[in-house]
Amino acid sequence: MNNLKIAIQKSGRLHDDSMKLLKECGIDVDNGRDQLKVSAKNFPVELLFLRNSDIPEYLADGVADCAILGQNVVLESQVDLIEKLALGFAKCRLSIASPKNESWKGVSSLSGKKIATSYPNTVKRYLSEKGVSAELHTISGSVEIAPNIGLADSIADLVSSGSTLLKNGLEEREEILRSEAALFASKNLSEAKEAILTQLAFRIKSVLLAKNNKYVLLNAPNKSIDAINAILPGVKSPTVMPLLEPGWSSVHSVINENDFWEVIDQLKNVGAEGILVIPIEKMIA
Ligand code: PRT
Repeated sequence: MNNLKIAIQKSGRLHDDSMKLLKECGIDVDNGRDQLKVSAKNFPVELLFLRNSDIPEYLADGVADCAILGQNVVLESQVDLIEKLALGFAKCRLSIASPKNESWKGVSSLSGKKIATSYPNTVKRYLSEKGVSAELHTISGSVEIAPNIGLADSIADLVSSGSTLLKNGLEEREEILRSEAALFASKNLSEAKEAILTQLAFRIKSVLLAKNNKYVLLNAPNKSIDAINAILPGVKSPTVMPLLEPGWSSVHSVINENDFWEVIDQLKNVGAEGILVIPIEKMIA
């Protein structure tokens, strides 16, 4: 009764990564591709498998309590939800694109033109911010063919690798927004559900933190320890333990994925040897 209901995309780009993340959080369910609803065996949550674009309304109606969704979908839905955590997958951007052989003089080139999109609310808001008046043509799929079949002059669609635009002779002109998957929650959850959501968000943060960091072990002459300490941030400070060989120590620390290669190069330059890098399974902040 008090289980937290989490809406997950039934099938599509978000499904597998969402299920993988919940599994990494220790939430054990049978994969529900053929079911609408499954309960976790070891955590007070129920998963509802729904169409991505329908999920914001299900949250608004109280059918689901929270969801893993693209930020783009929530923005377009205009449903007022709380974004708890960005999850780092399904990254994309909503962009304006037009035929590459046509001239482009900035967003004012859209003035009086037809734009095909599946994101009319977001595009309307963007055009109004830019003070441009254009005609929107809302279509639900294959937006990229619209200019080629004479349906529109430009499109506003999601782009990740850019290959769909390229294949259709289109060029990305303006970026309207960037999006990734995030954990969203409805407002006014009961205290009991808020408590489960807090626990879930804590587990997700630990999984994401671990993914973004590596555990590093290295050997170094004692005279280099101060220089190494200045390079390695660590969670608090590096762990330093003596080696059997006199004058040498083993240093352990954590490095952020983004700084990784730069830090490794600096460590080598100050005398670090035998560097081992180990993935972290969970990291509790
Ligand atoms: O049917 P349902 O309502 O469940 O889902 P859907 O058909 O809307 O969803 P789906 O599975 O296609 O996408 C789900 C979410 O994934 C989107 O809402 C975004 O948050 C995210 N996402 C990330 C993307 C892309 N990248 C993406 N590239 N969604 C769609 N695309 C499409 C884009 O529309 C275009 O057709 O991929 C094509 C462009 O890709 P590139 O790599 O060629 O640039």
